[in-house]
Amino acid sequence: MTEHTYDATDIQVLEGLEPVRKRPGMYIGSTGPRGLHHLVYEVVDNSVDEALAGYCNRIEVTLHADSSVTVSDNGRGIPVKVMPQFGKSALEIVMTKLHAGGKFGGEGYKVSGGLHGVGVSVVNALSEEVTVEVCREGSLFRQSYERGVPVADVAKAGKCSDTGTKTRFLPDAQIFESLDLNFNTLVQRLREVAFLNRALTIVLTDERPAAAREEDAAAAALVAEGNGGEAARPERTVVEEVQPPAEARTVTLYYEGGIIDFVRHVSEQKDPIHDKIVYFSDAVEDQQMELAMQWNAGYIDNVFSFANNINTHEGGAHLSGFRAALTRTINDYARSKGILKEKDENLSGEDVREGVVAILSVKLKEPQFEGQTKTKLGNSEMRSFVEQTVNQKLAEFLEENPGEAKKIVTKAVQAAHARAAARKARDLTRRKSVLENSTLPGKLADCSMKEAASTEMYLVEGDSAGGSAKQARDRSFQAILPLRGKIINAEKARLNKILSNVEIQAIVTAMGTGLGDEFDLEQARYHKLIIMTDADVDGSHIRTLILTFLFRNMKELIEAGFVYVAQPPLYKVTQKRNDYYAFNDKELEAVLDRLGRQGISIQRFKGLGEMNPDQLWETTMNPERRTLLQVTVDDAAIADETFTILMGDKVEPRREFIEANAKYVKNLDV
Ligand code: 0RA
Repeated sequence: MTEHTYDATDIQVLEGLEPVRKRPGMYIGSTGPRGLHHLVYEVVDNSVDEALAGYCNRIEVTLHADSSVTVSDNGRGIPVKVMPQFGKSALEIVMTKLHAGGKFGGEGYKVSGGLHGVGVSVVNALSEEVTVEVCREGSLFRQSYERGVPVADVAKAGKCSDTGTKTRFLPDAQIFESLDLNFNTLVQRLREVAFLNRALTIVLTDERPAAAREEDAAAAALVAEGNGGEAARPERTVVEEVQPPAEARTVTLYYEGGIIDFVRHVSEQKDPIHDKIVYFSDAVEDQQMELAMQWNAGYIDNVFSFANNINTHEGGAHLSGFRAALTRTINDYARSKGILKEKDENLSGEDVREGVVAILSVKLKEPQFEGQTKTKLGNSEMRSFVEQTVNQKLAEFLEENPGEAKKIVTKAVQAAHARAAARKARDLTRRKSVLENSTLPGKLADCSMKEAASTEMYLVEGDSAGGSAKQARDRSFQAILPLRGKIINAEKARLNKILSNVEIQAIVTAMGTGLGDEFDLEQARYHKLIIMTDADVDGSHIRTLILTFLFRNMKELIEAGFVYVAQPPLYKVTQKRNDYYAFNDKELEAVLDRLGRQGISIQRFKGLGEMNPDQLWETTMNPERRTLLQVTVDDAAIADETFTILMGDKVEPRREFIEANAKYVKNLDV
């Protein structure tokens, strides 16, 4: 990793703290327990960033009896020099300006935890009192604040050895519903951070008297009640009388094995079927990844993914790369060893993940967090990086550890058999009612499964692409509706006219929901409606026409998150009989860089028709590998206006919109 000299002048500043106290929820989610814990994570994350940058290996967190919290680290110390453009110490700027911090300058930190990264100034704004002490260059610097306002300038307060930052803050009782931090909640989160950062030691100490500890309060209350013999809620003083004298409790979190220890921790209560934990890591430039896995006798999969120490609950690019590689590599291995015969179907993703405990941790320079809870990694370059690494290194592991490999593959084969039996049983009890009361369009190639929640319908432009899609699909859960004629422009026609359009009729009857006032989401025959058109101008026009119609007449379908856009790849890169796909030019470059540009061939797809069914399946329709874009209507008013621009008569704004269209769809991996 390259060195960057980082000093007071690098810190960028955006705004003051008033908005934070006015609307705390906007910055920390809530003023309840979650928001309160968030304050601690925010301060700790800054120290973890310093550890990620390689300058800090110890963080101490102390919960004091007065409800204040101290977080200290042995990093370089927050810079204290006066910033010429403000005439103030960098420390004061970091503490009092929203979004001031190294992370926002672009350079500086190599990697940075992005989720909690609202800045320590938010903690300052929401605290009754804060004191920060910085040890740098042999001197101790100190500044205190009250509700975000400095009490005095940063001042030297003596000498010190080593370097580091110590922040003590008292959450503001005027803001938070309660100041009770839950020790166990903090241990859990800090343990996770320690697992994910092998070299880091985190010490959590609770100095609060036992009665003030949230998780003990209920038990204490019971004791008090029993003693007093009264039903009334006991006063805290009463509780304290019956408690033994308080003793500080301390937990030290340090895991030499990193995520291997993490897997062992999660697997502890399960029943592992092999001894050696699968582990490997890889790093190129700004991307790092680590993976540890172990299979157990259970049936659920416990795959946890992290990006810069943030738990990516909603998954994202790294997770889809991992899943694709896991499925592919285990299938390849099973075939090469004759465990799967030619006539056997491939093992599915679910099959190979049955009973696995896996921790996938990636670190990258500019993480993009998306999704409902901002816990989905959007950086698409992470997908091919993780996929290629896992393909290669897992294959090596299996070859080198035949004993483990056999147990893992056998487990997946058993899972596949069990699943096939279950599906047969389910198909016998298919849902008939909706099918019977309306005639489905003749050109619809329906799927065999009837549970709407697990099925999907592809709208495909043209008969030839429709034909490929029919061959490519998994007919158990994927239906294909080819659209032949022109789709009416829903912006410019009345409903009765729209409804006389054959293509529109086909979409509506196939979906089963009806439309307009009669729309009924419950009747949806599929929970995914996937628009799959060519990646050219005509394709995007047709897609826009379909979206316009849906937006105007079946908006609830979009709001429910049922509408998607398929993403066919633009390029195929082949090297040594391995195919890699790229969805845009940037990804193509990334793939070429990784493969080394030796002995490769590149194919550019001009349309869906150019792909054979296998390729179409592998890249665009296989849930294990594809990337779907989920259509969202973030702000219905803006979207409505946009559609008017799009489908009205002005040509110029329309082109701009089509170019910027990607804004209205968000990345989604399935
Ligand atoms: C910016 C630059 C430098 C250190 C830090 C921030 C820093 C911030 C925090 C927050 C908690 N602990 C921290 N430790 C360090 C580096 C300054 C230099 O060049 O020495």
